[in-house]
Amino acid sequence: MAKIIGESLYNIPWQEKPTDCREPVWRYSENPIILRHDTAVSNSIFNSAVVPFRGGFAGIFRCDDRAVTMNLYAGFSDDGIHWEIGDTPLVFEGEPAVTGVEYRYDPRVTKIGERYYITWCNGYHGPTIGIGYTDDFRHFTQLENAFLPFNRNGVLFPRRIGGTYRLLSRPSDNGHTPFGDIFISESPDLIYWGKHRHVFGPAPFEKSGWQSAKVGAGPVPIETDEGWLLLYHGVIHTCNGFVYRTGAALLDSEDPSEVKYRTKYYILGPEVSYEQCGDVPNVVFPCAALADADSGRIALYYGCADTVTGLAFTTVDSLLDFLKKNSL
Ligand code: BMA
Repeated sequence: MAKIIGESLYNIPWQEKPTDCREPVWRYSENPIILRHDTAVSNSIFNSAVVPFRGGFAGIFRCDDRAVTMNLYAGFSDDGIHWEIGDTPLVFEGEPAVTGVEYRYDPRVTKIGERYYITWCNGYHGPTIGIGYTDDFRHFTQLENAFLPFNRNGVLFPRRIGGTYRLLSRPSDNGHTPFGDIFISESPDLIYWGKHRHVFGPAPFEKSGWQSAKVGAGPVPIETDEGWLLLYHGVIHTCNGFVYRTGAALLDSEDPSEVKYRTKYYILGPEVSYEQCGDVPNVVFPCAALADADSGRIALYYGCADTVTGLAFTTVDSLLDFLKKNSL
């Protein structure tokens, strides 16, 4: 039995696996949990990040408003399923040269020590990785952008490894990037990033077509006694555009640039109407996972068709078992 190394989360949202489900991941029966107009201003709410907070849950949500301006909003929930999300975007304190907003999207939230760090795709003369933090989800401080443009999908590890902070990212271009590999970088202070190492890139089309165009890190990696469990998105370029699915990988505990296993088959793909139809069809895009170290349960939050937010479930055992049996 694999073990999650982390906190107990007795109130993790959960539903048992349907008896007829043969896959390692199953959807919440009441999906989607957040609808496109769930705030007064939103056109769509998706690709968002949630964490346990003060006995309940807090989150940073990507809401595109009805001007289709991408920004981040805070929300709170007692049960991780029903959310109250604010109508005004986050205001960050920090260097005015950095806090000026062009656009912000696809947040991740990582608890390191007692502080909640937010990473997101930050418009600064092109997309790059913004980093900020909060202690209460009401006051926010922004740090320097981690990289020069262009970069997306910045995901922090939840603790220092070998004495340094670690950040996954995906260097990109200024458009709907047709390529993309996951890299890892180190920092002593969350400001200066270096020692960039390649983690993995797209798979050969003939081996695993669903992840043949680009890949990018999803939720904050989950620490297990066998390594870091990373869920990621993989993309195929079809005649109708990109299709986004979800895969899993296991990275080495001490050197997470080393990939121990990586799925040949996807674990979640756009197969139901709210994932197939929306502002951008055929996208599932995970940005957060809650994990309970006691039960091994994992609850996955993912954007559906760039419009609404879904919830899915798995366990550390079923994912590691699937990974070992179906590694690329
Ligand atoms: C990516 C990002 C994601 C989005 C995806 C599919 O480049 O913009 O936010 O979900 O495309 O449109």
